[in-house]
Amino acid sequence: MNKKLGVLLIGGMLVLGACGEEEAQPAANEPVEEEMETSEEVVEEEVVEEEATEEETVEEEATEEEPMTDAAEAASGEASPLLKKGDMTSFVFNEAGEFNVFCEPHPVMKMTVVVEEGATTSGEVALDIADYAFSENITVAPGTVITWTNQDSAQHNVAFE
Ligand SMILES: [Cu+2]
Repeated sequence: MNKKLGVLLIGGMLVLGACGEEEAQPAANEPVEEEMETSEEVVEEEVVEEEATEEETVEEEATEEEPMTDAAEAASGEASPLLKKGDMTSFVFNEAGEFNVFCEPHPVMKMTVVVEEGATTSGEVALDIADYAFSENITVAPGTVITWTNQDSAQHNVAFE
């Protein structure tokens, strides 16, 4: 009797043990699935953040380049189109030196732009063309953008000797 009981007990323990193992397997799988889901979420968040950063960088670069693309670089032989009353033209002065400006239809109209490192005038400068004359000569720092506006009914332009 004791032997039979012992066999039954052992058999029961084996069954219980087998059940225990079966139960343990899905339990062990669950945390693995959760980990995978979590890591996927993290990757998605990182991608979204990277895209946002790239867009911001592109916008900033475009803003910085705007004043440079508007104005042609002042150089010998350059000339603006003819300007009607109220029309404007812009040139950027990047190189140090002397720039002799004249009006092609009226070559007596002249002025000189001196570009000098450390000059107090810089950034954006607005000058008028009025009464068949440019303004007085001007000294500016490299990188200055000068915008001329024609205030006369006659057409003028800005040309470089
Ligand atoms: Cu003119």
